[in-house]
Amino acid sequence: MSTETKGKGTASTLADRLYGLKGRTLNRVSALAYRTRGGAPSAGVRPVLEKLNRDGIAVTNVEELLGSNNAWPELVAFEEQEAGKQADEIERTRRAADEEGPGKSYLLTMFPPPVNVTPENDILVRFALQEPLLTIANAYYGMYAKLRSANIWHTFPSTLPARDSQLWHRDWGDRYILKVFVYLTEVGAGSGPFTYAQGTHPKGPIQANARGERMYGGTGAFRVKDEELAKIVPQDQWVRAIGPAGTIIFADTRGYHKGGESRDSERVMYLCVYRSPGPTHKEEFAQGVSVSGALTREQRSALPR
Ligand SMILES: O=C(O)CCC(=O)C(=O)O
Repeated sequence: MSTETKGKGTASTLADRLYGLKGRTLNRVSALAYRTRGGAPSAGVRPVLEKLNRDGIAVTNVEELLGSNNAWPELVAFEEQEAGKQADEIERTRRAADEEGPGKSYLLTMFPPPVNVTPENDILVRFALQEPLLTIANAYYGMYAKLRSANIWHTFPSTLPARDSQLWHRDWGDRYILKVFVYLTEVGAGSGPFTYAQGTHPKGPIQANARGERMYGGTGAFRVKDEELAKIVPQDQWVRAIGPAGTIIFADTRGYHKGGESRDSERVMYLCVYRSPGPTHKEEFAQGVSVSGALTREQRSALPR
């Protein structure tokens, strides 16, 4: 259930309240446990964490953050193998990128939710459980965060005007929403880089909302054009995350962001989302996520229930 789902009438309002209360209680318990035994984040992750707390976005890379012994080669090999298996679907989506209408015709989600985690694809989860990533997620939330989803996106060039997530928006549904994007291909200005308005995250100074318009003739989600966003965040505070394969972006997407406006080359990107432990979101995993190999207590607690 999402916190954005509003019930009608007294019964569902009460159910919503009880649901919210359960979520807040779980978060308080988790925050207390984190304060008691979480420890200080290591020196290696502190610069990223400080930037994320201050700006709502921090850009780093695999080598800098994860060191030499990390799950990156396995993730790359997995994506290549899957791209081979899904070659027909990739080609079909590539050709359909310019189809108009609701929905992101320019985007292929390689593993449509709910994702059934198996020993064959559990690198999707294990990548997100790597200690530096999890340390940053827990410290940002100030509690033991849970993994909400993990996936790989292929974004294809399109010639249509910017639409959906290609336009500025805030995500909703929790106090913070921490997403990690990892480029699997080089991403330049023409491949739809993830872009963020610094300081618009809930910990930041800019809480105003820019004037938006509903897409698709008033039936779609609110989206904001560049000229409107510039009225609340000067353009020199927009971070356009351009970089080689292996670039890692941490962003609290409660702040204004956009991306995927690919015009001349494809973008392949791993992403994972951490959330607070309260039951405030629809899971994007099928029930019962388990992964291969020994896990620490922190890693076990990040697995979705
Ligand atoms: O594709 C992108 O870079 C934008 C992603 C986005 O808007 C989101 O994950 O909320």
